[in-house]
Amino acid sequence: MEYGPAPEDASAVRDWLRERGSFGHFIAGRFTKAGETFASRDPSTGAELAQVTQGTARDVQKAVRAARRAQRGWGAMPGHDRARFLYAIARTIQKRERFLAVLETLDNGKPIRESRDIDLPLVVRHFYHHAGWAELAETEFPGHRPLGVCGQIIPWNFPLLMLAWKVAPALAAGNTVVLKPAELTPLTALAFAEICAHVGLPAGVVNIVTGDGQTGAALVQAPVDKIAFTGSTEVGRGIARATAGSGKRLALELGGKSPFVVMEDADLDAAVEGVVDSVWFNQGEVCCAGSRILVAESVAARFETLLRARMGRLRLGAPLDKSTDVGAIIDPVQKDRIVRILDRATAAGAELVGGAAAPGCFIAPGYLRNIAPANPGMIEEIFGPIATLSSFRTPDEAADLANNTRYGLAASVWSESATLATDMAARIRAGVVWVNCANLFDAAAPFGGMRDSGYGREGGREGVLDYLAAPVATQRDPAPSE
Ligand code: TXE
Repeated sequence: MEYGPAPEDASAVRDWLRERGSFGHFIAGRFTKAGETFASRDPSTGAELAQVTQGTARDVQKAVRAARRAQRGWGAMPGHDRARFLYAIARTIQKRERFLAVLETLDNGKPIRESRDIDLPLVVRHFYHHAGWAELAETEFPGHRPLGVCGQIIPWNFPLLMLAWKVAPALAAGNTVVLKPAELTPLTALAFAEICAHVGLPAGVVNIVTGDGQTGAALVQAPVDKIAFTGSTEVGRGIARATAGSGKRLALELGGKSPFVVMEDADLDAAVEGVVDSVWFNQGEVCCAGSRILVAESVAARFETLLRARMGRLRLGAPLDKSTDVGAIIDPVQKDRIVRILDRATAAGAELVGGAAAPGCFIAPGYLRNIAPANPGMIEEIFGPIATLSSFRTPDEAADLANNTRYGLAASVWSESATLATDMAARIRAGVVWVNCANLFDAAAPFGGMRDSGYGREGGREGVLDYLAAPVATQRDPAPSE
């Protein structure tokens, strides 16, 4: 393993973990005593970081009751006052950015450069942005009301950012929340709970219950007004079935197999850099990763030469090392899953370039070439640092290939012609289409999928609306004489 500059200093985080040892839930403004616990581990070494409580159905109910009690006051509070809390949360996260970035990297395995320069600034921006919405919602959406109590279930690939995407708009709109972080990455959510207490957020507005899928299932069954879920398509489907007819609002952000379309006239160097940001970023554990690269046949050979050279310069290694580009896969189960898909893809005739599994939870960046449309590697979400590479002859064929998927989360199109790029963007069925960029997120821009990638929007105006109930149809005003 190659080491560059000194690794990020993790001593403050290790002291914090040691002082706490094992965590209970955060319910009604305070931490409960730890119950039956499980370990949260550093995926790059397998070392235990902390013990975290496995939430029971009873814990979930207690948290939902606390959220219900708090909602009346929080929902009735003037938006300006709610905004002050969201600003305070944003500011406190900003002050603790370094600490939280190191904690995130230890728990998740992502490179410190990414948690420090991408995840944390986006988290902070999300809370600032939604502080603004807390002030504006009353005038922008007259007559709308908060939904009430929201159950939120998040995955492990962007732990604190997914928390921000869920908690910030819910609170801005006057709801209270019970959030269940992923069992593999609960630690930044618990640090966030401390921040809520630190800024004096009223007890019960934010509740964090840790645990696995059973805890998540208990939250889905609990008397909440909305379930917001980000995770696998299979679990999302189960949640849709479990909530059908319950009156609970549902938002699902599920998997993807997003096309990355390089037109004949694209700036190829920029497009190759786009692949790095798109599918080799965060070890490819990105729901909107541009994992299906489609290149115009006339430039395909040149593109591949550039791609291969760039891939060879990526450094796989220790996540806390500031020069690492690709860190650890989240856990051995997920690593095996990726390796098994690659085995099936190569058995079905595809050729794997790079992509070697290394000891521990590491997989080198790679791509599958000579791959048929029906190859499993082309169809299934790999959720690792492996793209597929294929070519097309005409823009029509590019659009057909791009849409040849059950998913519809994101896409990116590369072309120097604005007309060609926007024409292609309009033909791709996906929630987000980036032009000459990839994986760009902004708190003001709604994000979400279609088809098997789910529904509901997070971010921007649409994201806030998803946490509000429309006004009850107003009855005609009585005539003045009545
Ligand atoms: O996800 P799960 P997993 C995809 C990706 C990955 C695959 C499996 O392809 O390889 O899913 O990952 C909670 N009721 N994505 O198994 O199980 C769980 O505790 C309620 C895409 O880790 O969906 C966690 O908090 N909740 C994705 C969350 O759901 C349940 C991000 C996600 O875990 C539950 C992650 C249940 N029955 C994986 N079962 C994206 N869209 O970004 C589990 N959970």
